[in-house]
Amino acid sequence: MQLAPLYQEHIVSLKSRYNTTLKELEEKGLALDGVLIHSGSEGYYFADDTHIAFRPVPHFVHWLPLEGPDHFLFFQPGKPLRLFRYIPKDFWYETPKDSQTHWQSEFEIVEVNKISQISSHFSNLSRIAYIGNNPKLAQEWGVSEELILPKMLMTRLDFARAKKSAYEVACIRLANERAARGHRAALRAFQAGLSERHIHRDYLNAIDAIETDTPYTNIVALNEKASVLHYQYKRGEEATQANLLLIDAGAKAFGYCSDITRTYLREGADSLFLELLNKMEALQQALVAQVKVGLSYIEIHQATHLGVAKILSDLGLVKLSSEEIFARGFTHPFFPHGVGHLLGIQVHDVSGHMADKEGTPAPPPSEYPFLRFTRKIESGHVFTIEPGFYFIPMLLEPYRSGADQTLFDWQTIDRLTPLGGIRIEDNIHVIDEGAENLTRAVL
Ligand SMILES: [Mn+2]
Repeated sequence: MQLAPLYQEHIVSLKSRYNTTLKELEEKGLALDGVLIHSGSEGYYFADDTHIAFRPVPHFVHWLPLEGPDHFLFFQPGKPLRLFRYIPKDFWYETPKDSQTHWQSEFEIVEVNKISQISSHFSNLSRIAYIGNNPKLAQEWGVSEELILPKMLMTRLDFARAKKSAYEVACIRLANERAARGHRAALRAFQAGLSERHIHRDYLNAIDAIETDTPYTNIVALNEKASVLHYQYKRGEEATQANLLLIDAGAKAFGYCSDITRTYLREGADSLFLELLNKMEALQQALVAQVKVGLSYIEIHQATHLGVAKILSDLGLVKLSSEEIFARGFTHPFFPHGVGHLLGIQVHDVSGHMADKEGTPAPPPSEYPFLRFTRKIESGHVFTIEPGFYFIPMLLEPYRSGADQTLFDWQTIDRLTPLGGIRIEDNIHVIDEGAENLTRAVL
């Protein structure tokens, strides 16, 4: 696929978005001459001279995928985009090479080797907004305090980021292709009976990444650890030959993320758990099929609870009808998280809880406090669909006593608990006709 033409369109629409936004702000009494977008300053560990792995400011990545700290992009209506590219004269670190990719031709590039040189290119920064992670630096340069991350600008930019351009979707597609290679390697390592650490390393090798290249910490959970929703460790030789692998791992492409989860059960392991896994697989596919423009994402989440209720009833884990299980909230200990979130430059992309461009909060319903996306589904949205079903001892504990305890088949629940749980997650691109599954296209 040719990224360059898509990127050119992306830049045209981004410029027009910034132009419209600045006009709107002017009408509201906030007149800006331009916006200075910082790729970010590097952070250091406390009392230490080693850096925290650098991640560029997402608003910068939205314009271009140039890596590294202290680049500045200057947007001014009607003027060419100016990029102050920071190339320090430094013999301690590698200075970045000029990689020829799809983005360079869109910018007037000014190379600087000291950050302080950048401000000298501006005679007056008092009507320029600053977007970045170093407000102190912006203030030193003379940016007015109310123009540092001004809320009216930020909410508009963030709200609009939910809808992806064709270029952004192409990047997320590439990130899915890359992660799919890792997932296939992870499955092979699991089938070979290897440890969490080994599976993790095989994943990284397959996507040609090191730890800091991945969009989030890989979750590589064997057996009971699959019930720890964000299990962050990787066990070595003490845990091998497992019956179940839950792997939640993504990849990046030009700053855009994929976020994919698969759950595998060893052949010959518990047949009831296999039935549960097959039912969750069917539920996940049914949820993806429900995605359509105009539906609230909350309805997809609700449908997940209905689906989990049906599975609990069908398998006899809770001895009630699925309607009663749903109505009485017995699905919550088995499915305690949200069914998904927006995806883009950030793995949990911005503005999932925004009702409008003004930033009016759209918090999740009180019964679903962890739902990260509450907006109406629109064409161009990219989000995940990731139902789960877990045996989490901490969450089941309260149901083991009291009036409702006899409604649960504890013997079976306790038998399945050592297998942890299930999560199946795909990345979905909303189109006018419904959903395009970016993950299933490659995995
Ligand atoms: Mn996710």
